Amino acid sequence: MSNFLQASSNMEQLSVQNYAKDAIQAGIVHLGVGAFHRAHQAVYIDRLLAHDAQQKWGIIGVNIRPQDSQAFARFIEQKGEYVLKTMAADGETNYEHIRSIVEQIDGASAPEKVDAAIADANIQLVTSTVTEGGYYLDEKRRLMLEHPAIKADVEGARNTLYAFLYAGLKRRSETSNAKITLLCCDNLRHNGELLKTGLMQFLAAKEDTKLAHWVEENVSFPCSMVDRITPKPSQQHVDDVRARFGVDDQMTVMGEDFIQWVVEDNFAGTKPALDLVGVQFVKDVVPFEEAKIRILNAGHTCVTYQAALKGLTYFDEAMRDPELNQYFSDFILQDSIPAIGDSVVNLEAYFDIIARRFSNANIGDTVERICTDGYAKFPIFVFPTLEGIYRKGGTPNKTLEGIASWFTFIHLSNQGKVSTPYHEPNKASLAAFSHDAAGIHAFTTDRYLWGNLPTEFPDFVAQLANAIQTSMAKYV
Ligand code: CS2
Repeated sequence: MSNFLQASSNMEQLSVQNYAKDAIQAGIVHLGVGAFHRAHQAVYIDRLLAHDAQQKWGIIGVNIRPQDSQAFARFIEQKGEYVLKTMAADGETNYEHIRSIVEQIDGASAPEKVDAAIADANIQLVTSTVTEGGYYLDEKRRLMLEHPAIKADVEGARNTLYAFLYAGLKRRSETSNAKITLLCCDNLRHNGELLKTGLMQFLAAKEDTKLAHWVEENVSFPCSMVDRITPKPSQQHVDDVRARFGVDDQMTVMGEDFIQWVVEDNFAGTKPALDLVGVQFVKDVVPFEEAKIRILNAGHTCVTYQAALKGLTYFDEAMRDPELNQYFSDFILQDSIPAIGDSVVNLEAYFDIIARRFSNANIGDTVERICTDGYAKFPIFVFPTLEGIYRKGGTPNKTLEGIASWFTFIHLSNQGKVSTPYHEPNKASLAAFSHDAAGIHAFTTDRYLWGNLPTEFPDFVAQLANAIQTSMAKYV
């Protein structure tokens, strides 16, 4: 890709970090090279590589999903390079040429190459972004051993990240035997702990106590909080990059100007000096994770279905809708922040920043993207606030309103009466949520979504059912 980028006459608009790619060694294997990784971690690493003493931190980008192999072949053709466009709320726009993914492996077709990479002693970190659902843990953090993908992986297939970690770590333990850090970069609470518990259960299912012991001794699983709003890549953006730089970049990504990465300082092997490029290393990530998940993500989740029901297309439009703007602020100030309680994060100031980010009209973040995958998001993002307010003896009215709007959305979406497409990988789990007493009961008592709350706080069931009636009356 460097070739055709160099041919462009607009090169002065494209910034590039000052390092020779040939001099870079790989120090990180990353599983799941989606848009978020390309707009976030790969960008931090790209900046890090410009520091002379940090040139051992190139990324080996690995695809693990057969359905992505074709797109990944394109990424390999581009030698892992692409243009990142960032846009601020005031319109300031930047284009950067990102080159940090120095090697690319399609693990779906060549898994043994991934094993060799993970086993290599130069690799100090395995990072992952495989989405919230990619860890296959239920509400009690039990690995879903009955899930066909996990079942097959225990028998030797390669569907999930566990199969790749298993094979790679096994080889590492038998060859280089070097310590390593597995750094989860997905948007889950306590993401490092979740990755560890998922992997240990996988090893138990494989009955590999030897490797389990090795992992206990040689691997660390720091938690991390990752943040950058990265809209789904659009054709319009691909066209913009082509018009501007004369390249057909199919891997280009676009995001907001804001970026944040907070990482627990717990590295089994060498630690990259990411603090040089703005990463915060902290002893305890939990307060940062909680603030982000309960204010940013839950804010998105509780507003987005209402935005869809109102026929809005872009999320910033929701922020300009007076009713939704008020709702968002009430939800955060009445439910989210009180449920968090004391925090080292200045939550009111954090909320202001998020409100500004949500209003960024230049990134074109869609309601459709944020509506995606609701079934996996509610328990992670919204449940803690719900539970927190009930435990404090209150009623989380605004949270209930947000949840109810999701129910209404599901109902109208099934009838083809909302224009926002609903991408829901767990569609089967929604089948019982019909619009009648039985369906509402199934929804308000769903264990995956609400855990023990319905039995611990029986008022919740009736209060959510009421909120659903109100929401249905408003939108249906
Ligand atoms: C969004 C996130 O999809 C969602 O629910 O809240 O993708 C959000 O944009 C990112 O977490 C921002 O870092």
